[in-house]
Amino acid sequence: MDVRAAVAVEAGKPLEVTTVQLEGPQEGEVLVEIKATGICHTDEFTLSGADPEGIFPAILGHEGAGIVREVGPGVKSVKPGDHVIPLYTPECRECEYCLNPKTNLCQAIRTTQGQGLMPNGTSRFSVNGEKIFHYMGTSTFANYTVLPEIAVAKIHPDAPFEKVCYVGCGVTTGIGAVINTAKAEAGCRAVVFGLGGIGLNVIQGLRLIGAEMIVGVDLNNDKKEWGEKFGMTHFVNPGEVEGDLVPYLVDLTKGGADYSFECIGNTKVMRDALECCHKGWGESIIIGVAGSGQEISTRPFQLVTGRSWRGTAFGGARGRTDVPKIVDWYMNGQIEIDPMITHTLSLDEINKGFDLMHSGESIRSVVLY
Ligand code: NAD
Ligand code: AHE
Ligand code: ZN
Repeated sequence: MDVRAAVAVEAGKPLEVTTVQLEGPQEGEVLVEIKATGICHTDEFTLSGADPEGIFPAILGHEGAGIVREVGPGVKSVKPGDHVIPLYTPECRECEYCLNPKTNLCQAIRTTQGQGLMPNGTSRFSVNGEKIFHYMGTSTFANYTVLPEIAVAKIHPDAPFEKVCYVGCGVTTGIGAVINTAKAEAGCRAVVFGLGGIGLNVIQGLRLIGAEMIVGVDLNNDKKEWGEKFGMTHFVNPGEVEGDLVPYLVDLTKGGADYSFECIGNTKVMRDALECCHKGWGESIIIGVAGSGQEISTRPFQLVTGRSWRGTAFGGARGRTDVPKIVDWYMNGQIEIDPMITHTLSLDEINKGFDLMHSGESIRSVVLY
């Protein structure tokens, strides 16, 4: 079938909105009509050429919501008409990883996903017979996409697509990092580096669990008001701190953070995030994704003296199980999404969403099909 898609033709070039061809679902797969998709910094990361797994031409996008339109043979858990969120971290419930409660990183289809292919090793997208690669197993920058059954979460049928698409990455990643990965407890003191689409959700997760102190760190002073909306108690602009940032944050948190979260993808900031943690027990969670070839460093003494460095993908969430619950939290008013969606665009305007991200004007831009 013909579908409308924004194609990443080459690293560093704007997306090209065009008509491409999509083959129907095969065994264990579903065809989903994407109704809305957010634009995450990770899409920009891959488009920029910094992603070691980036391949072109590809259809990016991994923060979508839509409706199942057709299912392939053997599909049991969803049917046409179901409302779903595509999962870049699937949940097969059978692999060694799914059976281990310590991780959410289902590996059932990870190899082909990283190669931009469906699990049988082929692509369903093409233009004039030329292959176009899938992206993160989701490719939500197309108004129809094909997904493995294990990579869709069935959600509340009344949930608004243009809002809950954000649960497909940003909301779940931020809140999940606090609840699933850090398992942060009420009364803790936390520092959040980067108050964008992910960091603000970390802040709302910390508010949810009853953190005592939530320090937000961002170079953009406009983010002070944004952080405060979701529960931030203190704002620090590193550019305005006299002297070194780490001792300043250790002092502010009365000895160091119980938890810190890096939500930027900057390896220098990752070091500061670790080193501002409390001696003896502070944990730093890396969420930001850093470019090809970049490495983190610190003095091993930082770890010897009880700080831990950890990381999280998709907030430690098991998609088919946890995503419907997070959508319900939104429907019940337990978490906020609407104010963070600052811009709604048509597919033709998708490159404007990347411009708004670069200029720091948007928190989340959503493309509505
Ligand atoms: P964003 O662009 O919306 O936000 C980044 C924020 O960081 C901005 O407010 C910016 O002003 C601030 N910033 C930039 N450099 C800074 C610095 N040196 N010091 C302090 N603040 C600085 O991005 P986002 O969508 O929130 O994504 C954040 C990161 O998280 C990206 O690297 C993205 O790829 C990654 N990510 C990871 C996961 C995961 O599962 N691990 C999921 C989603 C996003
Ligand atoms: N492909 C990159 C890594 C990108 C990355 O870390 N992606 C996160 C999700 S970011 C969502 O916005 C993730 O889920 N990682 C786990 C995984 O298996 O990809 C690289 O460096 O190669
Ligand atoms: Zn994302």
